[in-house]
Amino acid sequence: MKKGILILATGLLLISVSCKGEKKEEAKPQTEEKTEKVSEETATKTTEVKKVKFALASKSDSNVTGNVVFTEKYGIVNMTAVMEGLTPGKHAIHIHAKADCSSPDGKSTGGHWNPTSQPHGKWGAATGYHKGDIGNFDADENGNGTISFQTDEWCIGCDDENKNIIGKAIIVHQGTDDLTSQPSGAAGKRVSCGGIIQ
Ligand SMILES: [Cu+2]
Ligand SMILES: [Zn+2]
Repeated sequence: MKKGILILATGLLLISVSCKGEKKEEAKPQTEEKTEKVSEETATKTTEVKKVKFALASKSDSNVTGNVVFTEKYGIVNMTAVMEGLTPGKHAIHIHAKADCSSPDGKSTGGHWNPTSQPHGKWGAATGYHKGDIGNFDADENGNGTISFQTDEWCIGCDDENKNIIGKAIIVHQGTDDLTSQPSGAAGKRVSCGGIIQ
């Protein structure tokens, strides 16, 4: 009789242990699923593309107009500028300090955007360069020009004022940036202007 009870008790114990085990196994995948969902949401937030798009207006009695698009993804800012009405040949393009294109000569935008107080120069130069020193691009015989530029030294609307391009301006010049003359590369008149505003 005692043996019988003992066997029954052992049996019950085994059942209850195996039940607990099953429950644990069931619970585990649920936790993993939740973790996956959270990390997916975080990933979506960090891969969100920021974008700012605006037109370039002619300045200094030129006919130069265009469109500029800045996008930011994975901490890299991509700029594409498409222009028309240019004289054939090389032209300078920069980011200037203020998004104010109100003056007819474009000088209301101020000098080159230079938050890090560097000398004017070729982008990436060891001797220094402005954060607005994009450089030169070519216009074809019909006066059309395109330039694409990519950097992790800019951001679209972040808290770092050494990187934030919002509130600045794109200026296209009549001449070529010689990449050495101070303070702005002797690039001549400002023929097109657009404020970088969201
Ligand atoms: Cu300029
Ligand atoms: Zn410069």
